[in-house]
Amino acid sequence: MGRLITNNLENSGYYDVVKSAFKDFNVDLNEVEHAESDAGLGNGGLGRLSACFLDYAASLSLPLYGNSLRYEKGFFTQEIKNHQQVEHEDHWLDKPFIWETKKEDEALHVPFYGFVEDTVLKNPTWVKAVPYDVKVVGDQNGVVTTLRLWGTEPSERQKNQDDAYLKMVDTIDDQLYPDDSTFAGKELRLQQQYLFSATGVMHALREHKSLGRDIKDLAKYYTFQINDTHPTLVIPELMRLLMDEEGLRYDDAWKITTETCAFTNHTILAEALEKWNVDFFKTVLPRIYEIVLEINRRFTKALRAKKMFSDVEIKQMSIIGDHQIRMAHMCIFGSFSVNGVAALHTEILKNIEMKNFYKMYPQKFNNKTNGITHRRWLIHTNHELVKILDEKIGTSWRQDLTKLEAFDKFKDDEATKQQVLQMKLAKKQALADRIYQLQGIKLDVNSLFDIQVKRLHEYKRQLMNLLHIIYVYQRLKTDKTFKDNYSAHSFIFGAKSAPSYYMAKKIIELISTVSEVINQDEDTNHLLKVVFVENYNVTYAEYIMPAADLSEQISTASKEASGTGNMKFMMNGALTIGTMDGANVEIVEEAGLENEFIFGMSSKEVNELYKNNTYQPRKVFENDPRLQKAFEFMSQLNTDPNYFNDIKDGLLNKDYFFVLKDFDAYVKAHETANEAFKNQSAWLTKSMMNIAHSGYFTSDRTIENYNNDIWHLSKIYK
Ligand code: 8GP
Repeated sequence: MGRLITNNLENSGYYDVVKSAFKDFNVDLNEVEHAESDAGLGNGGLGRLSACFLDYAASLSLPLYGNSLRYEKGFFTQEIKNHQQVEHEDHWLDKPFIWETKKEDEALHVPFYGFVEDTVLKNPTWVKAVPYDVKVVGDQNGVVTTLRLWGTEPSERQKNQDDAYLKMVDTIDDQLYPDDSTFAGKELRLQQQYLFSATGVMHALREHKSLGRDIKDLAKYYTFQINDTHPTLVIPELMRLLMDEEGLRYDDAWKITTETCAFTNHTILAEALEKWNVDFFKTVLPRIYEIVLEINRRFTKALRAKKMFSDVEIKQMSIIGDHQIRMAHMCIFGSFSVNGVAALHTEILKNIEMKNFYKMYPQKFNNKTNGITHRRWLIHTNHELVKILDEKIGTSWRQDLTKLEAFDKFKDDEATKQQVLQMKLAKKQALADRIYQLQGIKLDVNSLFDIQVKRLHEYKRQLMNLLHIIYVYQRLKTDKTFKDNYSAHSFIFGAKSAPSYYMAKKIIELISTVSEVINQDEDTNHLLKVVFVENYNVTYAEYIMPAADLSEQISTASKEASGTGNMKFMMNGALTIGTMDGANVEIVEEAGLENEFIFGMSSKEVNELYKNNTYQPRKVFENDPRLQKAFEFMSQLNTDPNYFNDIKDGLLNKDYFFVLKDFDAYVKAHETANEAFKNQSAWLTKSMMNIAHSGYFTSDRTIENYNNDIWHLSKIYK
């Protein structure tokens, strides 16, 4: 979520009043902002997307609520020590979090463990879940919506409250799992997932019934939008409550469940797909397990009846297989809608990753391209640009972002370009000041700010970015013509690695080590700087997004489901250097290919190369002296020349994400960008085209799409 104070004040319409009132008391509102912690309740794009959706829900008065855990420790804070990532616990609640209200009287009791006798769960361990409602203020409409965070406490229903029990209760909401895009089947995580799924469903049922409505009408009033597979247990939990508590028959319960649940997939990475070990699942959630067994029995029966699939295919599609429970499969079977988060991603789901499911249920699949809230990522973070836009095209774009298109007609107007340039320089200065203050590195605001901020993952290819920087540095040192031709660049990285992700941590260490060497070289200093910003988070992003000239979106095509940072950069006038992956494809469609720097293999080529298995990275390396020199450079960074060998060997022997394969195309794209930056006026035109055509990427549009196609219309037509 980041911080809420400014966002809530701005949305309420009282920002200026409050600011001047504070000023009367000689208090700077910006200082007050620092009294609030960043609420780090998620890992990366997936969680931040939900935060953007909540802003819309409040601003457009939509009855949409978030449901999660009240983690006592949020996403870890990152320190870079001897170039390595060190993680520190994030005690974010130590600072007062004024937006939450504890709702003691709405507490619920959630059953874990126990055993089942005649479909009845016996002797469970009860955990009390207490909701804390967090206020999210809508855009000048008098509406406040809620993010409901559940904290855990010992339950009065639990007789035996020994130390082990108290520890369990304490641990469930203790901290956020810091893994992004990988799955580790830990017991605690299953407990967490069940807790926030069960409470969400229980709460909705209680509300539904308290309003005197018939339980059979649940689907008319509610949709549970399952945000990736973490809340999959909503499906069997709803079945449990409908059958065990409400006394419905299986078929009736299933009808209600499948008309109430909808699923969003956020990744195709195999290592991220959640699969729980059967034995362990059965122990933690015995009654739920029984229900999953029955769901699976009926699913495989339906598959066989369809006579479309071979036995092998049915095995692959099954919800339980290889002694594991496959959560994505349960979501597809148990939901009336399955969506991807960008057009390309949805096509990959339909035609490759979930091909057979699509064959079985073509009507369920649909696309909902992600979006970002322009209220936070433009209006709040870039007052300079807001002023220009208001002056040129009026203020109605604030409510309807598609109206930004009107800015298009200023793209050749030199006076407007000068204003956009001044805006960019101001935002670059603000970021440069922050970096200087925090890390003592000075940046030249006239240099090209080239920025890659996102989780550290091999598929996102921060390493390719770094290899290119090393190459540039080496050429600056040896090639005078190249040097004379080079526009000064500041390369900025920000990334957190999952604490247990060895390779990602090694790459952080490499980036940080290389940046120190390069920044100290007075020969090249005026042309090349590299910064790894420490502890990248939402507040940092608010400085970074408006300050970029070039946005690095260079994932291996097909791997990045959508990306949302790409949209934030675009909306603030950055050009994209990127692959045809995720929402980059739609960015290009909106802003025009001539206004971005697109390179590299397509997703089709990537998938073909995986299939025919002919890629030999070592060959690419042997034929490219630039790569060889970069590797030599890496050997000189440490007294032990083999220190970064894991990275080098990974590239030479496997290079699963085609870093070496795309390197040449990437260098060429950078050469084009370098030339383009010299023509400031033409660059500003491109920048303005990006701003003018970013309207599609507001989350207002995304949520309208969810609302019309999934939550609302589908119900009316049912
Ligand atoms: C992320 C995608 O990687 C990113 O492309 C997309 O923009 C974002 O979701 C919002 O849709 N996905 C995940 O973080 C993800 O799937 N994480 C869970 C598997 C752990």
